[in-house]
Amino acid sequence: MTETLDGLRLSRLGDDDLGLLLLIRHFELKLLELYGRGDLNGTTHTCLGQEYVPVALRPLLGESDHVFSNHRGHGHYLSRFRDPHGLLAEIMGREGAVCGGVGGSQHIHRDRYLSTGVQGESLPVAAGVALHLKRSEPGAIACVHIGDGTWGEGAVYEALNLAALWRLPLLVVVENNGVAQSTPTASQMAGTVAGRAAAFGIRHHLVVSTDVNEIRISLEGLVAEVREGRPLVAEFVTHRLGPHSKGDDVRPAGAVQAARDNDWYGRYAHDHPEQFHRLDGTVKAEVQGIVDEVAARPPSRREESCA
Ligand SMILES: Cc1ncc(C[n+]2csc(CCOP(=O)(O)OP(=O)(O)O)c2C)c(N)n1
Ligand SMILES: [Mg+2]
Repeated sequence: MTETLDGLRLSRLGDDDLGLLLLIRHFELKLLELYGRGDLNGTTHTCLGQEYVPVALRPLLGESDHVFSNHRGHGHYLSRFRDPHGLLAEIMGREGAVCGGVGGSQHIHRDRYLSTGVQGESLPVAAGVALHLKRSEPGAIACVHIGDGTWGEGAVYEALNLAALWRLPLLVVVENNGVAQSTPTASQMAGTVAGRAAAFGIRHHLVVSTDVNEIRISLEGLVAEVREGRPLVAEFVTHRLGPHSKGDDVRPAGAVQAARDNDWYGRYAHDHPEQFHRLDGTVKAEVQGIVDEVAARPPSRREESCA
């Protein structure tokens, strides 16, 4: 066993939160299974192991806030809309697809939610939206998810510069899973995320816990300050449980084992067995039902397109 992220017992969640975590987990596992069978085309990047990040943020964000997601965005979408049917239909190209089946796994637009597969693209856009919100809807924020590898994109720094200069209500959520595709973070990043945020005078908050309740408490006050124009970089030290995309995991066995040891799923099952087992099987069956239902739909039509 490698050392766990915090080594502590996970606190008990409400059924609603645990149900959402499990929905994302089983949705992602099912996608890999469908791709493996050749039932899906294109590509996908699952958020296995990182599901707790958007679930923890969920009550801290409101409907007037914008969320900008990245290539690993299914958990972000499901946390915002709890709409597995629309997302699966989008990925499968079936009727009822949230963007008419033209966006697929990575390019989704719906009610103040936008994802992109292009690394670093979203941060300048989010900064622009944050400026708009500051002027016309004070109190609302733009929240943008990026990975550790995305700190290699110059656009990130242009956006941070403006966020600091113009005191933008911008929350940058960094999901630092220690790897970018196949490159370990330590091999490509000089210094730290914290140091880079500090260079712009932007506050940085490190989250090492996978405990949803604990994360919410630690971020609540900071996110409230983002609403007043104090940008924040919230860096989650997390683990990518699955491959980068599908079947392309080249990490050493130790790194994969560390991800498994820190996985909230097994830890929560251990810490709260009754609640976990009551919900886990139900949610898994629910996801299978969604797959069966969506797969039987006719193909999506482009005219349905994005909201
Ligand atoms: C501009 C650009 N360059 C390269 C890629 C190919 N690509 C997709 S994901 C990825 C790695 C991203 O790493 P990170 O930001 O750490 O996110 P993670 O995949 O670990 O969640 C790369 C290189 C891309 N999508 N966009
Ligand atoms: Mg990464």
